[in-house]
Amino acid sequence: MSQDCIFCKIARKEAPATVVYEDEDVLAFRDINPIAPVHVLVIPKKHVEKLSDFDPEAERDLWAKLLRAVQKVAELTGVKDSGYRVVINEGPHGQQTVFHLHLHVIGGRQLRWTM
Ligand code: IU
Repeated sequence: MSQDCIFCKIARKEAPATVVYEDEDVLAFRDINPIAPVHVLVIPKKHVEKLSDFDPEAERDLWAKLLRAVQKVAELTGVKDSGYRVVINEGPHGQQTVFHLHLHVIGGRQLRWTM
């Protein structure tokens, strides 16, 4: 856990968030600035700065839990059947703004592919 990280604070319940799903290691909450009717962030509770700092082999269980949480969020928010997008922004060109690994789950409207 990082003292100053906003997502660590949300994970510790020291900062507000609308939680959609939670287990021991993973939290999913509504994005405060949604770009679609469904926009949920799935995070590991432990601090990982960015995807390139994450070792999927060493963290096999956590990676599985993150993906399982994405599926659960899709079910809980009603976008499982209509479809949705999962995004991880990485570094400056990826426009990462919060440096705690998070998976965006975006849906609830027709998405387009723009860069
Ligand atoms: P990014 O992938 O790092 O660019 O996205 C960070 C997201 O975190 C962005 O969509 C913000 O709206 C969102 N967010 C949030 O949901 N709650 C917060 O307290 C803060 C950012 I700061």
